Amino acid sequence: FFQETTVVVFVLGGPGSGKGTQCPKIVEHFGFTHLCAGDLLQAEIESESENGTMIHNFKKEGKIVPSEITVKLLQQAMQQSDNKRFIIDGFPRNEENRAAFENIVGLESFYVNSKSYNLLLVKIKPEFVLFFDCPEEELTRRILNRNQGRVDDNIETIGKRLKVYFESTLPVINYYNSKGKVQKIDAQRSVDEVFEDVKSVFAKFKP
Ligand code: UP5
Repeated sequence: FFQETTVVVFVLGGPGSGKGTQCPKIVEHFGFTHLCAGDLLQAEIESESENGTMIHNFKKEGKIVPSEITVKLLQQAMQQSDNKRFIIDGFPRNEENRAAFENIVGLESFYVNSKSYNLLLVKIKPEFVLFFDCPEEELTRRILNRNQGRVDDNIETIGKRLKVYFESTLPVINYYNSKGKVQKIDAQRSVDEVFEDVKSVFAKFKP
């Protein structure tokens, strides 16, 4: 029989480090499905779901939404996809997120005589973490220049987002680094230069 295994790559880095800019390029070149945790949460706000107001308030304050909400949205999106390769952008943002995700029991597909069977079997560990490393001043400059009306793109919330990033997300990156799973990219350069490095990290997934 043939087993199709889910591949997950986490994409992390400070607010404005270029996660949302680089991920569509990875999709285009390497056939991954892009799941942006921030976008999934934003869709919840816009659909006026029961958690929408709470999520809006967390985002406005630059705080991390409780894991059960984000993990459920990611899990649903993964289950609805035919693809088995995912880049998960902007998640996990803290230790609680990381533990909650790593406790998901994932779907594995098995093919026996060309027939597909899904089994709820495995815990999904990330293949690696793509880390966009960028200095704080450049992050602030980019976010203030973005000007797309985001509720959290103002000088006050940026300070809070950066604080949360350094206090809560960097420890997650350090955790994966201690396991030898971090691919660090210098994100301060041009979009094309950054993508050249990203391409070499993903080379083994070239179709
Ligand atoms: N830009 C990009 N690359 C550039 C380059 N190389 N040179 C020059 N400029 C570059 O880029 C930001 C800006 O910089 C753009 O104008 C771009 O053109 C330019 P972008 O690619 O959007 O950066 P990105 O890292 O994606 O920045 P973003 O602000 O989207 O990151 P955040 O991580 O802050 O945003 P996210 O949407 O993931 O989260 C928002 C909030 O949602 C969080 O604060 C939190 O409240 C909540 N959230 C959770 O609670 N849990 C989650 O799991 C996820 C989000």
